[in-house]
Amino acid sequence: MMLVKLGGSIITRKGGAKQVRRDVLRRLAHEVAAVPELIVLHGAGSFGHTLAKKAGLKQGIARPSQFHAASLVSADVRTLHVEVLRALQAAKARPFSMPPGQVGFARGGQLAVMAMGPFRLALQQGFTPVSCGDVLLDEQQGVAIVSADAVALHLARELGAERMVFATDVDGIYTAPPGKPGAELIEHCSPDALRKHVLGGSGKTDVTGGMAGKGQAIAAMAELGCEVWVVNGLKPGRVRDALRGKDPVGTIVRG
Ligand code: IP8
Repeated sequence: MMLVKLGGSIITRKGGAKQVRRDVLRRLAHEVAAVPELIVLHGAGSFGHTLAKKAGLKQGIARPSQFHAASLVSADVRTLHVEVLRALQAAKARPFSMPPGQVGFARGGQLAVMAMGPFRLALQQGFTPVSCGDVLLDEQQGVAIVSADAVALHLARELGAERMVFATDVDGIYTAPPGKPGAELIEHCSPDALRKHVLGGSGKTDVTGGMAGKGQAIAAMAELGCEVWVVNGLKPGRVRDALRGKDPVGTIVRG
């Protein structure tokens, strides 16, 4: 089984108004459509992070107005989720919707429980389960904001994925923030080496931890025996090549 995450920064215009990048989404849907035994995840981009951050939802619900904000974020993420489902359908995949806010819940801000039965069954029946970063009910703090990276880690742990491909807006993981003088692309690395390189943030509005949060999830996945590829989803063909095991430009993390 393989996993792919379509990053919120490539399928939406991040940081501003809620806008889907339909051209990018359409192309990526075609790149992943023919892959068997695949779970597709997507980030929330501007459909989740902006309001979740403004309303302070990461820490849960402490005042009445946050109920409304949580409900809005949940609906906005579903709006994006339906766009992803439609794009996959148009590419002749067989997407089946499984947002963690509906098949799971959180405890203390972390994903605690997610029903694996529906994922297993969907894969067995030949569907492509589609999940995402989401707002979840939380036993301790009302709600929690859970990244698709955390959902992917949970799925890799429970279902045993052989490869995970992260489609991001950069070529892979760098020794310093990409664009900074001296920043070099890391082509292969171990989970330990990765942890040393991911202490910076992504610099954008990202309530789930930007590159640092993603780096921890990637390292944990690689330690489970899942090979993790980080590639640039804005460059045509790289996600497809990574899913086929061809070696595109990018970073491969192996435990
Ligand atoms: O974009 C974030 O998921 P991510 C989820 O995968 C929300 O980090 C609702 C902001």
